[in-house]
Amino acid sequence: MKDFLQHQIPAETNQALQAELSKIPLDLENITEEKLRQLGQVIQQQLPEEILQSFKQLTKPHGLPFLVIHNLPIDDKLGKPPTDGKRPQHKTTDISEKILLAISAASGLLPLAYQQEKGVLVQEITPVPGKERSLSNEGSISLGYHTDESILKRCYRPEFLFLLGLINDSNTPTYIAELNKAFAELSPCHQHLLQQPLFRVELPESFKVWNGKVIQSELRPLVTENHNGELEIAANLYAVKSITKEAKTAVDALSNVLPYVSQAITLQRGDMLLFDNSKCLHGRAAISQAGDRWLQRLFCRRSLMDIRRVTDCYNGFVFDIKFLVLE
Ligand SMILES: O=C(O)CCC(=O)C(=O)O
Ligand SMILES: [Fe+2]
Repeated sequence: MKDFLQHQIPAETNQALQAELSKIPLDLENITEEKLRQLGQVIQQQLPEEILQSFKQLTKPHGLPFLVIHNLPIDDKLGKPPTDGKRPQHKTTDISEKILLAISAASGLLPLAYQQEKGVLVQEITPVPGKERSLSNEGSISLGYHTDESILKRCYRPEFLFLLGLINDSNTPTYIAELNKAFAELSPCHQHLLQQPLFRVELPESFKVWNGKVIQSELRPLVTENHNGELEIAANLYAVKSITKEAKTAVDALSNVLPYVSQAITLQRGDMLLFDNSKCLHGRAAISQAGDRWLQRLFCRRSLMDIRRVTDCYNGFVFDIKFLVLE
């Protein structure tokens, strides 16, 4: 049953958005705050109030953990998905990138990326040949429930993820599950264990850092409560290390319940999934060879101040993760 918030962009709004965004020149290598503000204005002017309100709900405390928007404008000509995880030369227009950046700006968020993971602000999510079995966005085997960049401290992680469908002929679903719903199904003992410092999380395989060494976090709780009293999680459940047998049973219990509370969302051309990366876990079914699949992804945060300070980087939106992982 689909019981989550979805909006459909009317056809005429789709066309108006595409026309307005086309007028704004964008250099993807050199995005400025002024450019983001301009893009955000297009969304504020064109989208119905009801959808703008939903963006506010996503970012406010105790708001929406995720939502889906259908029928956003996408570039008329896309060509084949890239096979190297990089934006292909043949993608000569940038409507999809502008839509991602514009919605982040209209939601009061700032985009960010990490040099060693893709290194570009808008990221191509496609299977990479030769990495079929990689447990990351580059693989094509099923990808278990996780949050992105879980190894990082909360102040350095993406708070929100936007996934935009460009091509999904393989009809591969993305899974999204609310932590609150899953946690409520667990026994008090498992709930307690998940909140103890009994776990280590890992850097995913898609990180190109320290010659491909896999770094583990300090011992930490998987589930925490934030200053608004909301439960949060940072974990790649398929790779988390538990230091006691009991702690492992708690991770298993959480993993077992997630499929029952999750939604399967097949992001087709123009569909966007927006979610809170601390209140939701996400995953993906195996991608069949039967059809192409190409998503684009944007990470966002309310503020980049902590990241800028620790990396001493006050320009641009792409940061060196080495400084952040070791903090
Ligand atoms: O391919 C998908 O549907 C999601 C992949 C993923 O986990 C991500 O891009 O962060
Ligand atoms: Fe992910």
